[in-house]
Amino acid sequence: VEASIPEAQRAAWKKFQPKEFATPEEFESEVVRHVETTLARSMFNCDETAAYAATSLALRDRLIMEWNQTQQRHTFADNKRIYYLSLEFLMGRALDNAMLNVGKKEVAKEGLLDLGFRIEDIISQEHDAALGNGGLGRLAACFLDSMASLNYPAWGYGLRYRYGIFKQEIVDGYQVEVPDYWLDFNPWEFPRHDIVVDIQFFGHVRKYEDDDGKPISVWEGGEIVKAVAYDVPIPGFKTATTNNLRLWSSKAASGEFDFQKFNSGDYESAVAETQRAETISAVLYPNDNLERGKELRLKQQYFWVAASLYDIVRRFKKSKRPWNEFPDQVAIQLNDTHPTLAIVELQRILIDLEKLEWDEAWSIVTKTFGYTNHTVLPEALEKWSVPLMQNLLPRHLLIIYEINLYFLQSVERKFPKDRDLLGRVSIIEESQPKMVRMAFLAIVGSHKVNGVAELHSDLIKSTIFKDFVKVFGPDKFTNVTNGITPRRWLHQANPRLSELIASKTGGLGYLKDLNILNELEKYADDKEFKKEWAEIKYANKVRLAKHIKETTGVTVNPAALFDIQVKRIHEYKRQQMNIFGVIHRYLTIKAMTPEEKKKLAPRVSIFGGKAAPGYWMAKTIIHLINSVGAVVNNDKDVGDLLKVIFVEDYNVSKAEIIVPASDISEHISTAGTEASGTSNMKFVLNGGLIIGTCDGANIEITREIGESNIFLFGNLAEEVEDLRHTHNYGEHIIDPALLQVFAEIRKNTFGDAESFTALVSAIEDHGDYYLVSDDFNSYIQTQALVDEAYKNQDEWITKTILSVARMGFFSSDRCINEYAESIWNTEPLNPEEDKSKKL
Ligand code: HBZ
Repeated sequence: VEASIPEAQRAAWKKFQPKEFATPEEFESEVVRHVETTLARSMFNCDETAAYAATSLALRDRLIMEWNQTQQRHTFADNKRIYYLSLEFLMGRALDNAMLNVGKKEVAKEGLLDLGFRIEDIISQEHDAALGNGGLGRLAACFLDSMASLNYPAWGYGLRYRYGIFKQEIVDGYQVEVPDYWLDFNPWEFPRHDIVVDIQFFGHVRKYEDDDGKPISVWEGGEIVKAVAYDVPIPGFKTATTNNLRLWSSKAASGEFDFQKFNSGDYESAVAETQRAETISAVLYPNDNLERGKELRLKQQYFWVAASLYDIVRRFKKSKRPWNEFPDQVAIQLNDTHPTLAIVELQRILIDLEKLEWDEAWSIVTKTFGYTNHTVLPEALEKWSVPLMQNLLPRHLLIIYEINLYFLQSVERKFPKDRDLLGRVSIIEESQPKMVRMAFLAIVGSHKVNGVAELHSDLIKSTIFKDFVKVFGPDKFTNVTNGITPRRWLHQANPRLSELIASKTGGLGYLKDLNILNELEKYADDKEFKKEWAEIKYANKVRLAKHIKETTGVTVNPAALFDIQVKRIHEYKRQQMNIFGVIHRYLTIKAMTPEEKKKLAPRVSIFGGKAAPGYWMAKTIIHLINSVGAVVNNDKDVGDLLKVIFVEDYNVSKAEIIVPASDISEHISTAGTEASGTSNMKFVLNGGLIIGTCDGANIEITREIGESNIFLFGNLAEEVEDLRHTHNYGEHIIDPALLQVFAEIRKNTFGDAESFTALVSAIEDHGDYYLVSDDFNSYIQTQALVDEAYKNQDEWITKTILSVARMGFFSSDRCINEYAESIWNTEPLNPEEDKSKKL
């Protein structure tokens, strides 16, 4: 309040508010000003990097204005805010997105041309913000876009990793990891050196009774690390709302925590401690769907959660409301179990620092949190060892024990004498060492738990969380099927298609209400429309072919069927089945007569994705793909009929080139393993078809677009358990076509067969956990159906148009509205300005 400018002087402030650029000239003048002053360069010294920097700074100035105003509006309105806690935000590039969302791309394009630059070249200068592994991190990014676009007062909270997900290089067919240092120049973040939170680790708990005999616990000693806030503006699409993503960076609290060491001359170890503090936010863990229980990871989680909660509580306290109104003002969504300590931290703040009674505090906590589960894979469920937690967070461990005690007591009251049940639902696993089951803690501490697609939400209720349905009743569990933002994944990635759709649906309004896509149905048989539609797809394939040529040296024919599987490499996603299918196709082609060859639709099999650095099997799959490519791509008998491409370093900006270029994409996980998938939605929205299993969101996509527009195959989720049992205890019969593929690998056709034995023997000798052998035959038969269908281009195009027309449901706007209604109990806050803004 003291920093507020007195009434009398405010007119001057208002008069000198920076203006937004309405014309290319105004934009140019800002770019030139930034080149010459901010960057200290000139027209004789302005390369594309500098032009990117200046363009971003010019746009950023504008974003800041709207961002400040949004924050003021939200403070003034004092409504409930949504806080989305995610250890990952896979944002990709910001410039193009910001220009499109604030409606300044055309102005910038013209302005840049006048200054001697092509806007595409400038956009591609930007380094991806790759603070995530895959689907979970990208979902968080789509949600931020939707929350801003729908005018929800929402904040994202995450970690500002110095190194995002590693860059992938392919050397001799193998994945090599290169660090992703991305912060050299990042115009999209604002350091808030004034927003610093002390975070405590280690130490001990001292207990005593106060004058009234009330037991008091104090967490003392240990060490302090500082959390510094970095803010990233999140502009909504064609709205005045610009929300905030706050990322925390760790910094040593040097001078405060161990100046004794400095004083006693132990300079070196004081510096080492600085290093150690800064390590906390140094690097994103590159594992998806695998937990390894590393202490630094737990440190990251607590560091981020404690800083975020301090911030949230501070904001709440400014309103001077009573504590019981906290859940009316604050909704916190936990993106997976990574932020589960937030539940414990809020309880600690309320009882230890704010002196609330346990029950009152706990009621506030559970009303505040919602938990989203993203997986049923057991190896991905987080557990932390009790001794580790005891050492790092002694007070939190005590609180967890107390939460568990009261919880188990309540279970016992409801189900007396069921000791097995108590053991099964206990937050503490009685193993050696004991473990804290984070998912159970998240369920007990939240008022809603959701899965991310219907099948997945059903599966968590019938498998991993079955007992909790019994304890809490089914209403605590719900489904919010994932979605994607059509702004980035259609308008930005596929501008020509967006333009065509806009021209038929009355403008860009469809990007705010994706169900408007329905209007395209009437063009599904329109000759002229189909021609344009097909031309756009072809142009997108030419663009991808160019990228492939530049990065791999392989020429691919844009008229061939582009078959794409891009996602993290994982056995459950079954890239191995895809490449075995490619080998089968290769052998089939080799055995064909020239006449038969003429009838076959040429195909390009495109793969992309990173393997976790320690996931040896995933790395072997990459090696096999590249080895097959090296043979097939140089086989004269095959020619254009088959090419196999591995696109290096798949990331968000590559996805923006790849997704619009697909004819068919593969979403072929073992049924019941892929929680949802979101790239399946991206591909269909861009006029590609899917070959897939009855898994995750594939099922709902089928329901929406119609069975005749998708190529489904394979065993169903309910059959998986029996099949696995048969593999292990019955007769495991492997399909002859697959055996033929294995035989070819053994002949060293794709290089030393020994490199690939693990892949083959996982199926032949180790129970084929992911059921490749069971699904292979139906997979290759369905691929043959794809070949046939593709030959009838006319029908194929109709299928793709109908599919796009029916994809409205998969907008992340729909998701956010569902979360708001069924979990957060909150509504958008429409800025007045909205009314005057035209789409
Ligand atoms: O979350 C993915 C699911 O596999 C996918 O089916 C779903 O569509 C998507 C969004 O809901 N899960 C992940 O991407 N998970 C991770 O990346 C991950 C990262 C770190 C972990 C665990 C999982 O410790």
